[in-house]
Amino acid sequence: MFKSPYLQRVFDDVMKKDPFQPEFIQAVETFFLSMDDLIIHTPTIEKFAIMERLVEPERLVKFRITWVDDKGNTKVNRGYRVQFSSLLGPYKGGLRFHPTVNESTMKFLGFEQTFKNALTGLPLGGGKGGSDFNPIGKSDGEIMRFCQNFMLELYRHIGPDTDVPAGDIGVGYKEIGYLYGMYKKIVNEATGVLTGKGLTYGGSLVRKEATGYGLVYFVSEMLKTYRSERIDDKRVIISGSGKVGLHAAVKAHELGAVVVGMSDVKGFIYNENGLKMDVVTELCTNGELTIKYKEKEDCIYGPNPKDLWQQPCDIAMPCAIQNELDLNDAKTLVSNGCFLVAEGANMPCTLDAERYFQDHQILFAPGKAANAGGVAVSLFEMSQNASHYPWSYDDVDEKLKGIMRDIFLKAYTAARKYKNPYDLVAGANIASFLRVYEAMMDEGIV
Ligand code: 2IT
Repeated sequence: MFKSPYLQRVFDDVMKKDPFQPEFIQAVETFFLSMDDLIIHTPTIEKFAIMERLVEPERLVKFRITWVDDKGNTKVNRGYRVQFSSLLGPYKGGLRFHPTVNESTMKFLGFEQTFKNALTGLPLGGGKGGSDFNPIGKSDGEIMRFCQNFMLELYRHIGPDTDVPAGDIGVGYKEIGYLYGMYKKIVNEATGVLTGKGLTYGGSLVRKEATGYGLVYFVSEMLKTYRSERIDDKRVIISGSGKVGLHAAVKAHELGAVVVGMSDVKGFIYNENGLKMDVVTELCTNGELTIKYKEKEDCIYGPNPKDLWQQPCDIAMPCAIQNELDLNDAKTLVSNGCFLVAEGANMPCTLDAERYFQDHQILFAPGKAANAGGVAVSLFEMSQNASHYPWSYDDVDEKLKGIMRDIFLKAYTAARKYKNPYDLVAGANIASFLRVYEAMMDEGIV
């Protein structure tokens, strides 16, 4: 499958060692496919076992969380922290509470995060963590007790210069607050070790909006560069109504796009004239967007969230979860006139869907570039915590815009140099790899 026998050998070894980690194998495969030509021409990569080192996390902690539910029953969940790479700075990446959390999803997310963080140009290593605990349907008391017990183990592995977790699916303001409250109680230090905190106790303005806003800033750069266009009047569909999807919708709308469709776990909504964004914002915060929206406003509704991809649009932004958009969805989107796809989630498109888009000249933004705004603003939160001085909204938003422009330029420049100007997948993979590779060579064999 790979031209480079070395790359093939490393890939075969990953499959042999971890045959039951399909998401991790998929992330490595996509990454390696971009790396083939570069590796053939750079023998030092094999000599110093660079790829073998990159596919092996520096540390993987797996632990038990026990907690008591509201009825007095004892519950057991699995917790993880994958400290993937500290080459560029402290391990950095979110915590996900979702039933699909296991070693494979954790490792794929940690691998992606390492290169995403490298692409920001900021001093950030890569990590990820979480639990198979599902916060949906749990009471506040249950969520608090779970978070406290999760932190009773996690605290010993993290620190402001060691490993700085944040939120992800299932972990928002509420969970971060409970986690941070317990961390401070244990270590007796207010160093701000988690990012995505509330504004009253060290959080940063624009952090909760950052991934979604950053995604739209990235798409605007693509439209300007490839089509000399703006996002105005483009019909956009966005899956997932969490932090990323909602704020992508809000920013796209603010910049003049027409958000025609959205989805959540209970279905999708679509209106060719545009969804009412004030109603979307109000209902998203309650976590039941589609069901409540269809009761209030004129729209098409379907109970299967995946049917969102059957609806006509110009731009699609998958912002829910890995592998939510497959080859059939890609074919339908393209036949319905969609010309740009930008990943707000991590690896939401399957590998064959991604290839289909690229083979059909659809502009495609990979998640590790397009959704990096969240972690970039996390670094800004760390800076504010370290200096004990908060920044203004405009300061953070301007810096976020600058970072997204910069990430686009890095991916675009590498794409032009190593593949073709449209291949942002290769561009993002190669640009981030080169930064990590240089640090690896400088830091020696450790
Ligand atoms: O996937 C991601 O980039 C995140 N969940 C955010 C990571 C962070 O540390 O802010």
